[in-house]
Amino acid sequence: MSQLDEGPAYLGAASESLAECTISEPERTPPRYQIVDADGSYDESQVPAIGDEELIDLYRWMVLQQVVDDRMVKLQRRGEMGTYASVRGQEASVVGCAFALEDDDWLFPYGREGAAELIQGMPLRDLLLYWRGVEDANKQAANNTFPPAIAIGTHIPVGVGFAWGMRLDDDDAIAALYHGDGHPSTGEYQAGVNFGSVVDAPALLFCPNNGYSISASFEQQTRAKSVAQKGIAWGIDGIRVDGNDVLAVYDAVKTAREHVADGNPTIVEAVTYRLDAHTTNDDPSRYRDQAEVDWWEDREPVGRFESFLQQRGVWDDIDPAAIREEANEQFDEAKAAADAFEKRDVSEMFEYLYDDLPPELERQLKDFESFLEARPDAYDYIEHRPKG
Ligand SMILES: Cc1ncc(C[n+]2csc(CCOP(=O)(O)OP(=O)(O)O)c2C)c(N)n1
Repeated sequence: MSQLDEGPAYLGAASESLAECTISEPERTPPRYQIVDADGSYDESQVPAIGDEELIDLYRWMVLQQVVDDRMVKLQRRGEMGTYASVRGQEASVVGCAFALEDDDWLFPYGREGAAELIQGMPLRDLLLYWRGVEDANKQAANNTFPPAIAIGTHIPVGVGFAWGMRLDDDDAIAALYHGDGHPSTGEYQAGVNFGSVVDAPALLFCPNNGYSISASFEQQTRAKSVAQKGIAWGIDGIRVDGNDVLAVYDAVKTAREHVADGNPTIVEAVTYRLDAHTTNDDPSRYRDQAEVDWWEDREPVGRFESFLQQRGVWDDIDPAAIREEANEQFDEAKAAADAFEKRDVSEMFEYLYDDLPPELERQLKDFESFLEARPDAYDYIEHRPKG
């Protein structure tokens, strides 16, 4: 029988059973892939082939992320940093994924993945400058990194389009699009992923699901049981992984990356928890219970990996205090370099995107300049206003 006799593929078979023709939501949340238990125990046969040096590197990057978060929040409180989004609790997701990428891959960040940007080659100084609002820090093309997309969902069509372009150029690299669990609820995300699916774009959609989109819990902002299952609607694979298990994230992303490189966009949902506030401008005690935070604190990823390293016998080769000290020194140096960076004028925001300003921005710049001429005190306010 020819394809035409059977009818088009989307027709499907006829059935007298309404139940058979009802596509219902899964009754339970799909499981998450795990290698290392919350107490650090593991099954040897499941551990991916990864040398002791790399295990120590994974640990080093997670500690650096912890130190960066701690120091950034303190700087913000002292008025030396803009609003900052801490990654505390999500270190394994961020580092495990970044570690599984290849050198030529491209990163599309959204703001809560500092260590991933550093692993791509972005200098720590620039991470500080970025959170101080210095536009130069966004220029990370040499490190295969796009600027973070603060407008939720907007980097998905851009990153997917970029990935498609690489495919058209026969480039073997992929684009890794980091995003939170709130992103798939935006129109941009849905249009972007659908497009990526139909053009076979090598795009990896990496979603640390930390349970919240600012104050909205996962259950409040979607009726789906997981982010990974949303891929079904777009005809792409979704993988759920324990986002507090760095080895599981690494292994899952490594596998997903191969599939993505073959032209199959894939969603990897890393189930985790944001232990700190959404940003320094947020008070999470207004929307979540301390008991919930404590539950996750007991399962935080860095301590879990330490237990794994101890049980594996690698811990004896590690001086954790020295690793932390080294990370703090790195931060000191980056802070000194950021402080020494040439001071930028607020008009810089007009200069960043275009070689030649379009007429509308030209007009806005003129308005802005005459406003500052009339109100020079406003300049100081813009520079030194209290930041959240
Ligand atoms: C288009 C748009 N709408 C609203 C916001 C305000 N906003 C900033 S972060 C955020 C929630 C993001 O949540 P999620 O995707 O879960 O990532 P998370 O911050 O939890 O890592 C929102 C709504 C925004 N940045 N952009």
